[in-house]
Amino acid sequence: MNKVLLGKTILGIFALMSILAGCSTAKDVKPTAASSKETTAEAVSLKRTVKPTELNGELATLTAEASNLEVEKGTSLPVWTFNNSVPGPQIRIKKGKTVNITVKNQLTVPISLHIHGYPVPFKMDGVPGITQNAIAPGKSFTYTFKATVPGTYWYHSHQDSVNQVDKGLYGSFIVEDELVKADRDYTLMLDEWMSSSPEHGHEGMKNMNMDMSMHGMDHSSSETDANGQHKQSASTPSGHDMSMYDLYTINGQTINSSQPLQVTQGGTVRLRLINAGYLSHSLHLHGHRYRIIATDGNPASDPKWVKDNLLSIAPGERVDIEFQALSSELL
Ligand SMILES: [Cu+2]
Repeated sequence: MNKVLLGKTILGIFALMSILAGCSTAKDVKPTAASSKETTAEAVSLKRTVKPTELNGELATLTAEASNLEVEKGTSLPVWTFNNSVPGPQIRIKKGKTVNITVKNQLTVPISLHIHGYPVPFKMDGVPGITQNAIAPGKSFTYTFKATVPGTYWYHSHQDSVNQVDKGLYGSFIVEDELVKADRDYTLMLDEWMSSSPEHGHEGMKNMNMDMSMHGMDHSSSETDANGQHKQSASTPSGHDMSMYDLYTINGQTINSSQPLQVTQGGTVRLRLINAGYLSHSLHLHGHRYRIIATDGNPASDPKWVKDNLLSIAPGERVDIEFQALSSELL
């Protein structure tokens, strides 16, 4: 990113964003007609996704529906959403309050809702065939439990999850804590997608690869790293072909369309990083030292400040970091 930006009191933290785009450049993506993101006939007359919102967990409604996600200008993907956004709305609640999340299913397939890593009563765990029957099309189900543990979590469908999470049925679940007094508290959900779909054929994909490679820049080490990991996990038991992923997003946007996170100079910033994808993503922060204050919702004991470290986040993992916005160093 070579945007000139920001006044005296605002810093950009583009560096994080650019890593994801960077790690796509080393991939040799071959055109294909098939995509796991396809939503079959539904894809024809879909709406477009809106921006993620925030819901009070005491009384939240998530409606699962099909839509299109414009990950960057000119590139839309058929997706499944909660409340017409990918990620779905952030659900926030204070510790000790009772969560009520009603999930309405407006898709043509059954779904469920599982809060990843969160302690809930057995019947509220959202695992179809074990804790409940999946929520049939047209039906709804209310998940209710007490928010006993603070931290950064995420929710996703647990029905056919290899495909349903891949298509976008996920969002963040935050139970507020007092780990750090942050002036800014941002949640970044990481994911990867396949650009090849019926809507944009080989031509669109070629352009995409060119655009992405322009942002490769100085992340050769992370590319090697990420690429190595991609190769290791070329497919899942369900036949998911990992090598097809060629778009990397934070909160549903690629580097080409993401907006800077605005912070106050000298202010304390908390980033909640959640990997909702199937690949590990490596990030770093330019010019700032940071410390990991929590992993997978658990507070870190005596976190150390680090600088210029690559932060690798595996699928499903959450890492909360804290830093003070002092450097004006940008990419
Ligand atoms: Cu999970």
